[in-house]
Amino acid sequence: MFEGLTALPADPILGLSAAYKADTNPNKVDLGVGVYKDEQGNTPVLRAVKQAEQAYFNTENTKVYIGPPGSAAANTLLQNLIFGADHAAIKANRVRTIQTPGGCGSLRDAAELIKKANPSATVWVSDPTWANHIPLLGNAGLAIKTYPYYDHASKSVNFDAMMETLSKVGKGDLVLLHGCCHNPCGADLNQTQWQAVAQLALKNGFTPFIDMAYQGFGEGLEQDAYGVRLMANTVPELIVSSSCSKNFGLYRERAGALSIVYASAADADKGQSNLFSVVRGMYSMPPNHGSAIVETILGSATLTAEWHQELAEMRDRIKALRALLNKKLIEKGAPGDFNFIEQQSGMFSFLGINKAQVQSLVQDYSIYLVDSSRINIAGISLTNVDYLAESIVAVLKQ
Ligand code: PLP
Ligand code: TYF
Repeated sequence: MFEGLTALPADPILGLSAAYKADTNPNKVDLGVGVYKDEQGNTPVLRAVKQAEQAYFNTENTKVYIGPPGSAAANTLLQNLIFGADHAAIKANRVRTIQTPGGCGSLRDAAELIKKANPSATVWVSDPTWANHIPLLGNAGLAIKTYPYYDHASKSVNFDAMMETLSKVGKGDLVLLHGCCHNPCGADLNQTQWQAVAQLALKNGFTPFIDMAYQGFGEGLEQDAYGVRLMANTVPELIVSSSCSKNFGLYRERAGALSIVYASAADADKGQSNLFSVVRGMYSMPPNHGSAIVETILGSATLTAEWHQELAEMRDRIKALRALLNKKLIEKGAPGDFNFIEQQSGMFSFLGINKAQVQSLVQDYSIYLVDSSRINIAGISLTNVDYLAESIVAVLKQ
């Protein structure tokens, strides 16, 4: 039966890792897959995670199933982290959170629930958006359309064009927004723009769906949640997919959460039972380990303080690298203005070079980045930044 299948290309982002590994150039630079890296190019296990794992190992006394929603304690802690413990929607008992296999699992669970609630729903995604949004939402059978977002000329959000398109979206449809640290473009909505989108959602009746995969990587845990919290205060219904992959460095453990704000506590109970049915139909129940570690950290003041410290270290390093790359590009005489790299936030920015120039960086300089010219800022280091800036200048002048 399988002889009829045709071979498909690898994930365009994950495929870059294999090419990078196989490259023997000692100067090679990996700006591909979006994982945090330290100055040595490693993605170590966070200190808070190591300590939590040790504590968990000593106290874990069963491997029995945890059920479709995962751990109730972990879900409450994550809900508080995302919305703030005293959020009015939580107090009104309108929010439900389930543990999911990473942010990806959360997006897919949400898509399946939307499909059950409204089979003809369209999800509007930003142009551009994270490539995986398309299969994660589309494979559930939802229609996907795009709204204008990043303006490649001004290197910023084309907010007027975005609002113009969204003004035509109405009840029954969803608008996917990046909570912070937009992947791939690094350009986020400011607070005034969030307020305008929230008011539009309220007026037109579309449901905001926020993907927050990088809480704490932009300005801080609280600041990065501004959009989510405002939206939850403004509209009756909101979907939030969140991930513990980046901020807890738990990537392969597949820890994430799906939080839904419902119009009422009664809707929330109905919605939750439908979500359990979705989960049962896909993987029965989420993996435990990553989320147990998050629960251990967030349940301990000492470990939380350690984690905050490490998150700040990661965030500050990314910010410093943004400034450093801009400075080096100026020093090396890059044509054009790269100040936007310093202004944008999170792990990603587009260099803004064309496909041929990207190919030249990969093939001639062993600098690996996505075709769109997206770079993972965390792949820059004090050791490779001069080579990187010189190579970018060289391809720009070719
Ligand atoms: N959403 C965005 C925008 C991402 O960049 C990612 C990936 O890292 C995810 C969701 C989901 O990540 P994960 O499934 O690894 O938690
Ligand atoms: O965009 C990125 O690089 C990260 C990591 O299938 C990632 O979000 C990339 C591809 C993928 C899952 C995660």
